[in-house]
Amino acid sequence: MNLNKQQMRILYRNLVRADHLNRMMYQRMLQGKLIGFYHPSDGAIAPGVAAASFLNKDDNLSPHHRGHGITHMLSKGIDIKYYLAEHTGKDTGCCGGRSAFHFSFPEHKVYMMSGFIGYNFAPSVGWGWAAKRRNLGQVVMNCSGDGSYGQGRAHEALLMATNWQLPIIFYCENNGMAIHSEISEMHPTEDVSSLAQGYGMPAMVIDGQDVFACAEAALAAIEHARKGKGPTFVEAKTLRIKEHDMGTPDLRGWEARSEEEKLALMQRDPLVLATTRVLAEGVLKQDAIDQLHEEASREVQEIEDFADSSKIARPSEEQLLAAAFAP
Ligand SMILES: Cc1ncc(C[n+]2csc(CCOP(=O)(O)OP(=O)(O)O)c2C)c(N)n1
Ligand SMILES: [Mg+2]
Repeated sequence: MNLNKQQMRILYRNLVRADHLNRMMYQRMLQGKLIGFYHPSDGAIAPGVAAASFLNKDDNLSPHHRGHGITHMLSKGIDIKYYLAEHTGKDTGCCGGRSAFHFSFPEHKVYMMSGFIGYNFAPSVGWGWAAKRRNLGQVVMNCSGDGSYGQGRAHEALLMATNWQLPIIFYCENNGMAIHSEISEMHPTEDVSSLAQGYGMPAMVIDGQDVFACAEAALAAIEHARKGKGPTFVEAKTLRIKEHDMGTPDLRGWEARSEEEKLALMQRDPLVLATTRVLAEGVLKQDAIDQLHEEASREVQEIEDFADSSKIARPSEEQLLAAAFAP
């Protein structure tokens, strides 16, 4: 599936925005202006941009926790200012400032982000089942890391999605690591997507640093699902340039990852690669690229102003209990 220039411009713009927003989140965490924690997405923004840029408002999206899903949400067209206000503990946040990282945007069919790795597999099967019953061509984009495929529920989801031919895209953002563990310790084959073979599900392995390759795969999988042809497994091989989460030492096993290694990884930053390509193929000129960066800086400023000028959330006990789920 070849992308047209308009699609490439959409992807490039979202990549620039994701890059600026990730830097803003890292900076705010250092300044003590975020509640909770932050898992930086440096080097890993291409898969999320590609997975979500061409979804419809009516499609379900469960974002990956890296970058706290901002990349995915902004690409789906969600206004991130309510997210940042949430993450800053303000009453204008999307969940009234009560959830921080554990947000939801039900009106955009982003129902939750959870600290529980693999949280999204079981609900995705339910959303997929509902979408199939409604028969309106909706799809479910289930994004998660390589580490989540160690969860038993991932396998149950792959099985049921194929048995019932549900419109789900299992979109694995494989950065080869889960906190300090390397994938070779956790997974018996080189490609996580080899799991799909056991369930008779089509699978693709793509360069997760190349936003355009990621989008071609995502679009093919989305089209397949919309036509009622069932689930697809997409594995984007990506990188983790920084630490797992801010404040945790950046180790591989018991060894610190070297600065030289990280500098080498930066050469494959998705924005660097995409910039080379859009210029070479005449998709964008340098002045248009500069303008996109200026717009993204302005967007970041506006979002921060909104969050910083909002009131601190002070929910009453009643409000807190009303939002809690007790089985
Ligand atoms: C059920 C569960 N087990 C363990 C953890 C601790 N934990 C948080 S992030 C993480 C690694 C996840 O790795 P991966 O899915 O590959 O995503 P990445 O962080 O590499 O992007 C783990 C083990 C958790 N949050 N939930
Ligand atoms: Mg990982």
